[in-house]
Amino acid sequence: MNMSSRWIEQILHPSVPEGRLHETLEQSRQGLQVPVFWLLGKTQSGKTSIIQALTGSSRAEVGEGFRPCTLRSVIFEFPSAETAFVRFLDTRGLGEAGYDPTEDIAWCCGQAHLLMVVIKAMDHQLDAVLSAIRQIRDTRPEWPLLVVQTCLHEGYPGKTTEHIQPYPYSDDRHASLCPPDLLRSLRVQREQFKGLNARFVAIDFTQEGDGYSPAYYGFDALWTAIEAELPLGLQQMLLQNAEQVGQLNDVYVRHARPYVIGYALSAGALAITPVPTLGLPLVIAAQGQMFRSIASIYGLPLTRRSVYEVFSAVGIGGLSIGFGARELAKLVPGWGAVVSGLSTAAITYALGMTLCFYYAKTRQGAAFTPAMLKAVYKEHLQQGRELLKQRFK
Ligand SMILES: Nc1nc2c(ncn2[C@@H]2O[C@H](COP(=O)(O)OP(=O)(O)OP(=O)(O)O)[C@@H](O)[C@H]2O)c(=O)[nH]1
Ligand SMILES: [Mg+2]
Repeated sequence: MNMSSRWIEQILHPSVPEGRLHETLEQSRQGLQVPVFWLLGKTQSGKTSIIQALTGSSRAEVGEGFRPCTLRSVIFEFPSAETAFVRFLDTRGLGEAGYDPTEDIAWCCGQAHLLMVVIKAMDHQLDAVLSAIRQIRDTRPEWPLLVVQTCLHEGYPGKTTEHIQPYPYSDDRHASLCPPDLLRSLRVQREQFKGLNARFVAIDFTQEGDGYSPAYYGFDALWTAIEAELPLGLQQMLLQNAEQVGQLNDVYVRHARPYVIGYALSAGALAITPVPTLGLPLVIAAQGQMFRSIASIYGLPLTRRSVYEVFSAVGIGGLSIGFGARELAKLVPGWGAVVSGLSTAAITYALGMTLCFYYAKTRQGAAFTPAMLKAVYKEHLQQGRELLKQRFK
């Protein structure tokens, strides 16, 4: 059996038992240091809306995705617990009578990487929030702190006032453009965070029916602030526009791509496992899981033929683009050579996106050629390297 047919067999029938793979995927996530955003704010301040906007999930998906991690705190792992490449912690109940957040704060301090404090722009009862942040600052003086001021339109003079365009809150321009009540309120709030070394961003993430345009006002500014504090390239992983998905732009790929990224990161982490002889079968088993996930998202079966068509279009030559000739040579006889994490992740990403393309075309009943598959693979191999390089530094 040649190398690529062995690979295909392993994709379809992993030699790694499911329990073991599950466990290993879990471990690989730990090695990856999945970033955790901690959303701290009062009830109804807009925490869930931020997660929804950043991940492109629906309100229901976010609502159902939360699972409890302490008595009062919940966590949302995106896109799923097993494939997460970003996590959100939500500390609930801040400012509610009888709730002492000390324990939750201690627990979250051990988990998070970026603290996002979410406050409504017109809210001036910030004592509970401020005292929580001071507690956190005592143990984590170095942590990036982003204060997100939400619901800007609550400070607009009338119901028909529209958002100021272009978005002026990233610099001092807003001082002359912003409605006076809102401006005053934003300033008073910012003043209260003095000495806490915070960065501020103003947003208004409304729902369809609210009638504001755009629905996610300040979305880019929020990303800019996040990337400035935590430069992990998350924006490129989470955005789903033409630049990221190219010709694959449909509802299925929107759903599938985060899983592809999650599995690609796992595969990359598994490739650099300290036990190299175990590494490659695990990488391929992870790719197999990814293929099955994609198939189920597209509602199409994962057949030998589909895997074979993708692999043969990409070709062993295609695969070697990622691995490099020397690595490939090491890899063929024993399956066990140490390969680079980033290459493996990028190959996995490209394979996943190529399978998405394959299924998209199959669903549409549209014709496609091996050359088209190959082109998709090549494009996404390049993109995968760019996208994932920060995680494999
Ligand atoms: N207009 C506007 N509405 C917002 C904004 N953020 C949140 N909302 C609305 O305010 C309500 C509460 O927002 P959520 O995102 O659920 O707030 P939360 O902090 O998660 O609330 P809890 O989970 O109850 O603590 C929802 O109806 C949102 O649509 C915002 O920036 N602008
Ligand atoms: Mg919520």
